[in-house]
Amino acid sequence: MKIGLVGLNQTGKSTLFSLLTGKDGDGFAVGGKDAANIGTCIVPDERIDFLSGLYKPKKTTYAKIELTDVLGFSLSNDSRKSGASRFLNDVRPCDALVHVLRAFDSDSVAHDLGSLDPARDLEAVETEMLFADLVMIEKRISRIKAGKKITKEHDVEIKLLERCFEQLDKGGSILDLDFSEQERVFIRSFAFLTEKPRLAVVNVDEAEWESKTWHNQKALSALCEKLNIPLLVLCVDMELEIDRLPPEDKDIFMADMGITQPGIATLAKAVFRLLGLISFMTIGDDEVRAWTIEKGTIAKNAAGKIHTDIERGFIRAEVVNY
Ligand SMILES: Nc1nc2c(ncn2[C@@H]2O[C@H](COP(=O)(O)OP(=O)(O)O)[C@@H](O)[C@H]2O)c(=O)[nH]1
Ligand SMILES: [Mg+2]
Repeated sequence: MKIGLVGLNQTGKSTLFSLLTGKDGDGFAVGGKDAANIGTCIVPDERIDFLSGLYKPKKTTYAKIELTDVLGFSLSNDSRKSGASRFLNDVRPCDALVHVLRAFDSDSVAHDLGSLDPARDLEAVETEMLFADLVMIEKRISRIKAGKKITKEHDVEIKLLERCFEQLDKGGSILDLDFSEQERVFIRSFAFLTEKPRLAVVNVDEAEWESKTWHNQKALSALCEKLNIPLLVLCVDMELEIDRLPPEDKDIFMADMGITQPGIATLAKAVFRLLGLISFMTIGDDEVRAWTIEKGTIAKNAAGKIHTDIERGFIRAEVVNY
C-alpha cells in the first residue's frame, strides 16, 4: 500500500516525509530524471507497546506503510506543465493521497502563489487531478473508436467512460455512481486519480495552532467536506521540535501543547484507517508483531499472512479486548 504526500511547492511535504520515515525528503536524480523519494513509515500502536512491555521480546514489529514524497508542482511559472505531468506520474501508482496544505506564515519561505490560502491550493491540486482523469477518459474513448473493430465490450466501456466523464465534468464523484459487476472491473482498471482515498493535512504555524484558526479556514473546511476528505491540523515545525526532544521531555512538551501523542502518530494512524487496513498481533518471547490485513478479512485468511500452513491447518484465533 503506497501513500503519496502531495501539494504545491513549499508546503512542508519533505519535512513531514522525513519525520514520518526518518529519511531525507525530496527527490533524487535517477538516470537523469527526477524521481520521488520513497520511504517506510511505522504505524504507532499502543497495543504493541503494551504487549512488548509485557513479553520483552527480542524483536518488536509495528505495522508499516510506504510513503512517497511526491515532488510538488508550481502554479506560478512556465515550468508548470512539466511539473504537473511529473506530479501526475508519481501520483498514479499511489493507493491513497495525503494533501499537505500550507497555512503557516513565514517570511523566509516563499509561497508559490505569494499568499496563504490552503483552500485555493487544495482546489488547484484537485483540479489538476480532475483534468488528468478527463483527459484520460477522452483518450481512451478515441483510442477505442479509432480501432478496427468495436466489440460489445467496447460499447459497454465507452458508455461507462461517457458516464464517468459527465459525472466528473459536473463536479461529482465517481464513487457516487452505481456500477454493474462488469463495469466495476473496468473502473478498477481506469485507476482514476480523483477516486483515490484522500486525507488533508493543514500545516499551521504555532500562533495558528494556539488560536486554532488559520487562513481561510472556513473555505478549507467546506471544501474538504464537499470532497469528503478528512482534515487534520498539524504544525510541522512543532513536530520537528517534539522529534528532537529526549524521550523524557516529550510528554511534558506535548502536555504543554495540549496533545497526547505527536501529530505524525495521529497522521500515520489516520492513513492506515483511510486505506481500510487493520492489524492483528502475534506474541511471544521472540517477537511481538503487528500483521496488516484489510478490514473484513476473515481470521483464517489472516492466518495465511503469517504462513500458508497456518491457514490450511487453522484451528482458532483469540479475540482479546484491549
Ligand atoms: N515556519 C515554518 N516553516 C516550515 C514549516 N514546515 C515546513 N517549513 C519550511 O518550509 C520550507 C519548505 O518545506 P519542505 O518540507 O521542503 O516543503 P515541500 O516543498 O512541500 O517539500 C522548508 O524551509 C521548511 O523548513 C512550518 O510548519 N513552519
Ligand atoms: Mg519537497
